[in-house]
Amino acid sequence: MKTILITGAAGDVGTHLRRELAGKYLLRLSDIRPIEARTQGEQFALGDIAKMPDMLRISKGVDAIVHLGGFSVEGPWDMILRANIVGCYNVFEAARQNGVKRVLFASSNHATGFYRRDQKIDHRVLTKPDSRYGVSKAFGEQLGSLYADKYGMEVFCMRIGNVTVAPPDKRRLSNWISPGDMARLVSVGLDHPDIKFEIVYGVSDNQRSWYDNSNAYRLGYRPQYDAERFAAEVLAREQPGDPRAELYQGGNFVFAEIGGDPSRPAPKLKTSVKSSRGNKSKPSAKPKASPGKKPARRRSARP
Ligand code: 15L
Repeated sequence: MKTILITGAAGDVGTHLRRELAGKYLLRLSDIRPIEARTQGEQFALGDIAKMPDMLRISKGVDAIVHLGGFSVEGPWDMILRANIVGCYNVFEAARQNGVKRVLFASSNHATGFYRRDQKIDHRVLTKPDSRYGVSKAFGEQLGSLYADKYGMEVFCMRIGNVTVAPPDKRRLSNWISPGDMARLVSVGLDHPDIKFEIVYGVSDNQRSWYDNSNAYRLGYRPQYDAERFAAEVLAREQPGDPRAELYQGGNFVFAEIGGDPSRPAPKLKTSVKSSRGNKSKPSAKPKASPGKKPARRRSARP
């Protein structure tokens, strides 16, 4: 069984993946805060990805890395720089030094958040980051490309949407990914025999998707969920949003703080890191469906 290091394992996505991947891989969990409750097949290594000695220690002897760690929303530059730029560099460099060939990078839909909602984008479009956070994700993808070309590493970049049990709002009807589909995508990244450098979208098979995810399908991704089953409920409670946010795929990230309208008061930014992949998706805090349960589908998954 492969041993997989998950950075930022204490965050929301890491917590979903631990449950969904249990029994398929031996999981070495890592975070800057301890994870007390561990199940069989899980090890824990405390570490700060922004510190190279930590990164070298925690990535020793693993078969692959799923890099979720870092700052998970827009934030002050010093925090993005430390966690998402320095941290990401350390992950790839430590992997190279330790001979870990395969790295799955948790990129984000915010690397392309300045595409409009009436555009359908695929894995070949130029990045259009909507925030410093989005820039850090574009950086991680480019770093992955460098390590793939220069050092022969196998890099799988997932532009993840919103990983929750149920999509919390209208925007997420387009970029939602169920925890089960997230695990399916990660398994493709871990087990596909021929990965060099790939970009895929981390989204379920959503009717309202803004993404042409054919590259993920080509590699064997078969999502089993569609956010549409939540649409009526989500749309019924949706309040009219800021028109700039409504225009772009990145939603509020496109004008967070500055940019779209400098006369607007700056929204509050997070100032401390709780986990290395934080809990931005507050609306999803109360799951409406059991994550393990397959919801009824209105249309079948892609073949
Ligand atoms: C992200 O990249 C964030 O990490 C996540 O918390 C969500 O906000 C997601 O994007 C989103 O766009 O919904």
